[in-house]
Amino acid sequence: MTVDSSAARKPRRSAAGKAGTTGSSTGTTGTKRTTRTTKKSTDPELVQLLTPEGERVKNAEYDAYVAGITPEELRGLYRDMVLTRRFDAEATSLQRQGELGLWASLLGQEAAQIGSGRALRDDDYVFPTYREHGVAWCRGVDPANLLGMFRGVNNGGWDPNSNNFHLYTIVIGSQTLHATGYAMGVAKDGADSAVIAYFGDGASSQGDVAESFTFSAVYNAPVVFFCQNNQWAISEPTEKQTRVPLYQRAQGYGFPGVRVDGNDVLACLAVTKWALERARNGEGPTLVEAYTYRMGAHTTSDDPTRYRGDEERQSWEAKDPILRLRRFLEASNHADEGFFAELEAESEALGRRVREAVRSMPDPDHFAMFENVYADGHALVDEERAQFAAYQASFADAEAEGV
Ligand SMILES: Cc1ncc(C[n+]2csc(CCOP(=O)(O)OP(=O)(O)O)c2C)c(N)n1
Ligand SMILES: [Mg+2]
Repeated sequence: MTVDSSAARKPRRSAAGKAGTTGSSTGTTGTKRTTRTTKKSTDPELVQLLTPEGERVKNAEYDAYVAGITPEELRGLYRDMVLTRRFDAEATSLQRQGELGLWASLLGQEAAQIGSGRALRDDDYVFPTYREHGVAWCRGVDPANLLGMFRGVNNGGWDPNSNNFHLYTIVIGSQTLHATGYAMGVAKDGADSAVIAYFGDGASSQGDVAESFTFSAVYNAPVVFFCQNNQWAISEPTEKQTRVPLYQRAQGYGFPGVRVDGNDVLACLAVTKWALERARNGEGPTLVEAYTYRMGAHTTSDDPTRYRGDEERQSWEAKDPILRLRRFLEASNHADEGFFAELEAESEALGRRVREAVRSMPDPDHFAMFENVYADGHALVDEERAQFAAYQASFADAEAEGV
C-alpha cells in the first residue's frame, strides 16, 4: 500500500480564525517550526472599541464595520439600551407585585444585545433564549408581548415569522440546533440572509451546542453563535463550564471564534456585522463570545447573595454599557441635555405603557393550550381536551349543588 505523503504536507484548512491564532507548524522532522509570534493560544483577547471611560480605541480589524456610523445612529444605540433597561426594570417590579410569575432580567447585558441586534438585517432570523429582551426590541417585538408568557396568559406571545424572531426557548441550548437547521435551509434556498443563535456560558456545556457546532461547520451553515458569557449559569461560575476561554472552542470545530467586550455596544455591533458578513459570503459559522456580566439575579426566583460577593458586581458596575456610551456621546458632543431629558420622559412613558398593558391582559381561554399542538389534530390531544372539559364541568356541577 502506498501512502500519499503529499497529503501530510497540504496545509490544513485553517481553524484558527481571528483570535488566538498561533503560528503553523507541520511538525515533520527537518521542517523549520514557525516561531510563535502571537500570544499563547489560551490567552483571551478582547475586541474593544470603547473603553469603560467612553474613549474610542482604534482596532485595525473591526473599525471598518462601524466607520460610517452617524451621531444619530449612536444616539439610537443609546436610546435602545436605555429603553430596554427601563422596560426590564418595570418587568422586575411587576413580578415583585405579583403581576408576573417570573422574570429573567437582562440588566448589564444591554450592549451585547443591542449591538448584535442592530447588526442584523430584517431578513435574518434570530433564535433567542429567555433573556433576549434587547434583541426582541431591535426586532420590533412589542415589549408588552414579551410579558404574556411570564404572566402565564399565553404560550409564547408573538408570531415568530412576523419579526424573524423565534419564540423564547427555555430548554437550554436547544435553539442552537434549531438555528443550525434553519441556516442549512437558508443555504439550500440560496438566500443570502443569515441566522443568529443566542445562548449563555452555561448552555455551552450542553451536547446540543456541541452538535450544532459540528453540523454548522461541516455544512458551512450561515449561522452566528452569539454566546453571552455573563459569568454565571444560575449559581455556577463559568470556570466550572470550561478549561479554555469559550471563544477558543470554535477552533476545534473548524471555524473562527472571537471574544468581544460585551459591555461595549460599538464592538458588539462591529464584530457581529463581521460574523454576519462571513455567513452571507458563504464562509460558514462564527462563534462570538460577548464577555459581559449578569448584574441581577438569574431570575426573580433566585438570590445571588447566596453564591457571589458584592465586590464582583461593583467591579462590573464600573464597566456599565450605558454609562460608557453616554460618556462617549458627551465627550464628542453628539448628544445634549435635551436629548437625555427627552429620553428620560420616553422611558417613563414606556414603563407606564407596559404596566398598563400587563394589568389589562385578558385571562386565557383554558382550551387554547390544546390548539397548535399538531397541525392536523391528534387523538391523544382530543382525549386530553375531553378529559379537561369534564374536569372543568365538574366545578359547574358542584356550584349548582351549592357545594
Ligand atoms: C436542558 C436544561 N437543563 C437545565 C435547565 C435549567 N436551567 C435554566 S437556566 C440555566 C442556566 C443557564 O445559564 P446560561 O446558559 O449561562 O444562561 P444565563 O441564564 O446566564 O443567561 C439552567 C441550568 C434548563 N432550562 N434546560
Ligand atoms: Mg450565563
